[in-house]
Amino acid sequence: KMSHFPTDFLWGASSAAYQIEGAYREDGKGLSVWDKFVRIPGKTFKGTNGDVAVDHYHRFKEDVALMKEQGLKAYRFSIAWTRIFPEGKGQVNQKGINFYNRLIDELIANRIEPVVTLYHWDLPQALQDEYGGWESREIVTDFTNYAKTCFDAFGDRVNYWVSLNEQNVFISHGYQMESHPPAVNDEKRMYAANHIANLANASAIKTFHDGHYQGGIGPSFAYSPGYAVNGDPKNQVAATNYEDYAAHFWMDVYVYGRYPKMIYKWLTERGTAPVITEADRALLIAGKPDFMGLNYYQTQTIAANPLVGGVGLAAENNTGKKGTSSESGVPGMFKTTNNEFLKQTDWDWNIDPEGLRIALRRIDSRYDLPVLITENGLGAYDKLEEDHQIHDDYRIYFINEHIKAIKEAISDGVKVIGYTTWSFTDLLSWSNGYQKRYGFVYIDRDEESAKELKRYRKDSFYWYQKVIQENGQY
Ligand code: BGP
Repeated sequence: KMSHFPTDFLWGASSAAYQIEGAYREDGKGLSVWDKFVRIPGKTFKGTNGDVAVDHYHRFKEDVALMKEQGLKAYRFSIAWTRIFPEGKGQVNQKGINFYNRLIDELIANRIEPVVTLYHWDLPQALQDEYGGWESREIVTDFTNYAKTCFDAFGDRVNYWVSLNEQNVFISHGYQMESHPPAVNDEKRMYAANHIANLANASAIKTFHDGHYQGGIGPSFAYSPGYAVNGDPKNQVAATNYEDYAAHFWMDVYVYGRYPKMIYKWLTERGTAPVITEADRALLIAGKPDFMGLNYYQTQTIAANPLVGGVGLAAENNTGKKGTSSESGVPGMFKTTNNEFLKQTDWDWNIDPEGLRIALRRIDSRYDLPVLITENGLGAYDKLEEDHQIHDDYRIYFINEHIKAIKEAISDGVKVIGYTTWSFTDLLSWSNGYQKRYGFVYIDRDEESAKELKRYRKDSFYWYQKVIQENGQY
């Protein structure tokens, strides 16, 4: 019954530049919007920032040695745009190229496949200042040029590229929820910026294909499948709305170059639909990804939501105290609600391994692309024991159940390329500081100061090592 994982399955783990590197002003790096945002009082959890992060910039050899020891077949990381182009465009910073060359060479020398994200949210501040970042079409040219510079510099050794990480998250958090830079709340600007991000994504992918580089490229999308709360057809309509609004609105554009009709019509009536030219349509169609990157954390359970007096945007749980989030939704369309069958993390994220199988199946049947699971993991409080052990059995349980779900999806016929969990080491959580941990490797990182940043293997480190050795057949 159980199918076997393919022999070249990419068992791995992930990270992102801002969340691990530190060295935020070294070797010619320019400032990103996050370097600035974290300095606005009250914007991040206890004012934490990535100035030092977990100092991966200086300790990458030690980190790759740990990956090698664990047996990782793949490692997903992101390139900081501001190391390659400190001002976002113009003169290339050779020291930035050198850093990623060293990292990639170190990975390959240890037989670890690099999975390289081009954009994991650290937009050059210079481009934000000059023309408003994602709100100007100029960014399509600048992002494409940055992407091409990376393809030319590293493309002889990289087989998997991720274009944009979680466009749905950086756009909604940046232009509606005000929790990411540029922290505005303006629906019209949000959808305009989102459309431009689609164009930049398609342009980078097209440039990759036109240049005949080796390997493949795709975006990483944060997909939380929606279920109707019970048999009430009204809730099923709401769940259908939710899928169009929260998933197809991005993935259909990536693959088919068009927005879901219902949402586009709704935006047009609200006066917030993006302007789409004929040239845009042609570009979107020409930039089709080779695979879908899937970041899967949880599902949402959906109910009908009245137009008048319905639930709107709600505060997120950025406290780590259970039960501090609430229902959220779009009046007249849908709202999220409690699922009596699921437990939640301390940050109120639903724990739902079966949902990963469903996500994989839905992506496969709608888009017919291979899927690379670029993120999945459990954010939790971990305890460093006096003997430096970390007994994270809850994380082992979580990942184990999700691997079973992947197995089932593979036997359903879905082509899954790999699984790079979030995250390899503990790192900075954008909105939750260093307290919310995801890694196989614990990093002793005091909230106030960087201290020694010693690395310690968690129980999950050894457990995943065995999973990889046995190619998932444990
Ligand atoms: C995804 C991001 C990651 C990471 C992860 C965990 O949205 O791509 O960068 O942060 O979520 O999120 P959090 O740190 O909020 O728990």
